[in-house]
Amino acid sequence: MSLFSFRRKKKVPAESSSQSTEKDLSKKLGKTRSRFTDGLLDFFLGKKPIDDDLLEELETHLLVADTGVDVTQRIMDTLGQSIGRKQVNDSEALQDLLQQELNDILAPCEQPLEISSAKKPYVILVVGVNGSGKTTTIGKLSKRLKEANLSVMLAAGDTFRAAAVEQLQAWGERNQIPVVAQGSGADSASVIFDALQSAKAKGVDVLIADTAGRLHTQAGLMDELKKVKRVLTKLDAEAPHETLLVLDGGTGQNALTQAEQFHKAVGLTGLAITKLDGTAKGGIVFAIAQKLALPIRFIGVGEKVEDLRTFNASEFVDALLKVDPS
Ligand SMILES: Nc1nc2c(ncn2[C@@H]2O[C@H](COP(=O)(O)OP(=O)(O)OP(=O)(O)O)[C@@H](O)[C@H]2O)c(=O)[nH]1
Ligand SMILES: [Mg+2]
Repeated sequence: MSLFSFRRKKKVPAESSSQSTEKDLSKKLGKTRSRFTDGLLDFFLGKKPIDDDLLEELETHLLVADTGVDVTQRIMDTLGQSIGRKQVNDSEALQDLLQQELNDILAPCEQPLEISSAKKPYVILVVGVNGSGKTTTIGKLSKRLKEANLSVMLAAGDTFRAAAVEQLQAWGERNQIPVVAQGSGADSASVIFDALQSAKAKGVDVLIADTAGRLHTQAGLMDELKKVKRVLTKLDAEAPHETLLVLDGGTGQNALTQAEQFHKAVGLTGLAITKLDGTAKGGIVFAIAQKLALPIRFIGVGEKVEDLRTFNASEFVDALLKVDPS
């Protein structure tokens, strides 16, 4: 049974509210949106006949927007087939088809996080490279869970820096959420183990564990994450129930390698892609979706709590392709 779902409830009236969220998301995507669409909009301006030059131009736009070779190839193949069947005659029809194809790529990744009441506490282990937005995402997430009347506990598993523990404690104080911590330099697995023990004893609904940033190439540090996972299973065979990788959307194609390596090392169950309000090119979200086929739980579009959004495929594509977000 689901104790809490990040899936958005259908709002009434459905149409107007979804339109306003979209407009708002479009604004939030800011630079990312314009980086993705600027060229494309000029490209699609006015009806143009479809020829090789036009298709080549579209291909370049997609590659420049960080969509990557595989996704660009998939899109160009699909468009090529429709053109071959004479289903698309001009650039306007091509734009609709492109939108559809972008939706199709993201749709399988739209799987919002469900907190199961059968798993108590529901354990979320948060991993990622340095500065990707792990701690901030935990802060935002815990606030939202608390607002949904769930009891939350945080584990300060980033024991590398004293400042990391303090940063998590600050979120805890702000939201009146207990934080389990030991001094910096402590063993991360032991902090998270203690936290799970305490969360179990107190009947807490959700335990979120922070970890230190690490490069996917640092074998020793990746082993530390494996150890964290291993010790958790001693207390709960299914823990962690969610292993969430936080990726900085602005890191481009490198985000893809990070995700692959983290997945290989610790078996990810979900992704949060942050900083999509900044200089990210947006195309990376499609590359990640196609390559990894992992659930994208959240996107980060700013530093405020409400800027952590449940990922919705069509809303994201619509917001990205929107002409005028004002
Ligand atoms: N603009 C923007 N900034 C974000 C977003 N998410 C996080 N940040 C910022 O990114 C910076 C790093 O965030 P942290 O949460 O400390 O990242 P971290 O992954 O915990 O970093 P380490 O613990 O050093 O590995 C902070 O300044 C955050 O405010 C986002 O969605 N948009
Ligand atoms: Mg951190």
